[in-house]
Amino acid sequence: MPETVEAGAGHHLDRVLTLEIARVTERAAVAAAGLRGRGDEKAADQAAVDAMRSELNELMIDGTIVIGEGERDAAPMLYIGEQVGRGGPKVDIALDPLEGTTICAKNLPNSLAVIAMAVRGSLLNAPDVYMEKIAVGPGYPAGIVHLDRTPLQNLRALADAKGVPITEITACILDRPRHAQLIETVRQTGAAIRLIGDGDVAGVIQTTDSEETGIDIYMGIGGAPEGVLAAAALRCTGGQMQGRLQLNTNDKRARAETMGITDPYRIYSDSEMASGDVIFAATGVTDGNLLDGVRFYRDRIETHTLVMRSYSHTTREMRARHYDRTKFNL
Ligand code: VTB
Repeated sequence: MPETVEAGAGHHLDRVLTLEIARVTERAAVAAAGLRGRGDEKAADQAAVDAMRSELNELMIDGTIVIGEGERDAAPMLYIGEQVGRGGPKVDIALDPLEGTTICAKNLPNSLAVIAMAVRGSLLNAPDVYMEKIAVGPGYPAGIVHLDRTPLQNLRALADAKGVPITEITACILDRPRHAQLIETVRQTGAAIRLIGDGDVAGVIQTTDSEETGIDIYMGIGGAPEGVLAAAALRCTGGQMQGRLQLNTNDKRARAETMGITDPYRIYSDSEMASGDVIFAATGVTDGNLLDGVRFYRDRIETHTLVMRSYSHTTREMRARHYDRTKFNL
């Protein structure tokens, strides 16, 4: 396949970056894992942020963070608009050094260090508001689910396409009071629900391998930044996702407008949230059904990472043994 190191509209990302970004999530995951189960979300997050930032700044890229830790005044590091890298192709970056801070603090499954990189201008600049999401894995007809349809319509369509009764479908939903009605409705259809405490990036990615994870569909309202990250992952695996920002106040609508969002009710497809050539990496912090968490041994540290690229639709799982603990400042 043709490769070019020039990242610009219509071009492809240098494929070496797919392997390079694994180092970035590995390092963030190791830093966060050192603080697993300590009940201190802030400390774990900060450790992941510091580690991700310093590794990101080693890359030969001219990177701009479009989805990060927050606005510049609220986030001193990895804020939206921050420039990272040592120079090179122009790329946009979406990241979450510790997706599922609470999960990590409680040492529960599926907290991840996550990053997505794309050709400049091809990631949705989403404000830090909620987003209503729906996602299914690859292999279904286009448009099989839609945010404007009822849960029953979506679940029935999915079950029919899969060739199973609705009772054999499992939906993943964030366990939140705002989802009480959704949970009730989904249960009435006969479908099963996997309720998760946090971590809806992992929730969406799990739909892409339903045989392994047991999750067929992701539904509900979570963070918009996590929505863009999940869409980037799905672009690489070939599933389908839609997202609708929850711009329910004038203030949120105004903030969105400054980011170029003029229609507050617009439904974005995965390729509208992450277009062009996208690469994605996630390293497990705590054990999960997608990735193993970081393991600390006397002589080494082991990490488990998923790296994916939309252009070639390649998914790689990387298990790394790090014998030099000094590079993690340990
Ligand atoms: C989700 C989840 C995140 O935020 O997006 C969630 O993936 C949504 O916000 O891990 P609420 O917690 O307010 O419901 C997180 O839990 C934390 O960023």
